[in-house]
Amino acid sequence: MRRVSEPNTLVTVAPTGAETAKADVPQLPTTLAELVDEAVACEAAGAALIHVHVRDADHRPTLDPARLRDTVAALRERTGLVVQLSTGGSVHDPLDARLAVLDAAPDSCSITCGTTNFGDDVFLNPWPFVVELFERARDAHVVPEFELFDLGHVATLRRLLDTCGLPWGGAVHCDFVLGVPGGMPGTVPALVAGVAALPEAVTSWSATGIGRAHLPVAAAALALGGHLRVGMEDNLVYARGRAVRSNVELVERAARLAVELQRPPMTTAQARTLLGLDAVGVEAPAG
Ligand code: KMH
Ligand code: ZN
Repeated sequence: MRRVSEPNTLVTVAPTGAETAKADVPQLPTTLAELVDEAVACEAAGAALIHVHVRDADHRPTLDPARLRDTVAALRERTGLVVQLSTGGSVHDPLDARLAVLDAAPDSCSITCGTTNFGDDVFLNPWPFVVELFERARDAHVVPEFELFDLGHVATLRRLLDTCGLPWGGAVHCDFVLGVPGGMPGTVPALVAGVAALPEAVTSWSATGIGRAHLPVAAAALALGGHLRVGMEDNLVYARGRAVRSNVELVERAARLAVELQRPPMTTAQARTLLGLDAVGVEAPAG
């Protein structure tokens, strides 16, 4: 097993997502200025990686290439965060536009390991698409984060690594997303089952719980030696009856939890090492 015991915690912030309307949640960071300001504050609060969905001038989700490039550049200018672009986009984005996200040259990209029901919609990730995205990311020297919404996605991750070899950089980082209606429930037993099924090649994992699963999943992930993803993409309620005011308070709470569990937030430099971003010249074996 290559998985190493990592004393510090990678805190990922997913500030915006593609599902929430600005009109419903005005504090959602949807403009570039809002996103970058929020990113700066989240880094100061302990985040080391940002998972980014971009919005257009009307605050709607977009995969517009120029906006993606501008966003990567602006985040790099103002923060040291590892910049991860979502290739999941919204459930309405076509597969070719999702592949083209890599052209914006982020540090990292998400790769979801299978199709899943997503509320009333379908989040499409057919096997050939997953393989193509993986190979394009490796060719572009972009480090993937494998998104696991279901136990079947864990099996698909194993198949992917067996078929294609290791990603660029040699590390295998994945993220459990629990509690999407249609995916794994946001429960501790579901997370434990997912972690137990991970392929040996996985070097690190994080977890996030949707909505009310946010806190219990975070606590369980820390206890199991995993890392944390928090943010308004996944959760809009800070406490019973109290809306999230900004992503910063979610990161601050995650950092406090991590400190209490003796695994304080890692720096952005440590995150780059964890994710294989400083492993220059690591060539992945052929599949
Ligand atoms: N917005 C969801 C349909 C990802 O970013 O890669 C997909 C998603 C996963 O958020
Ligand atoms: Zn996302």
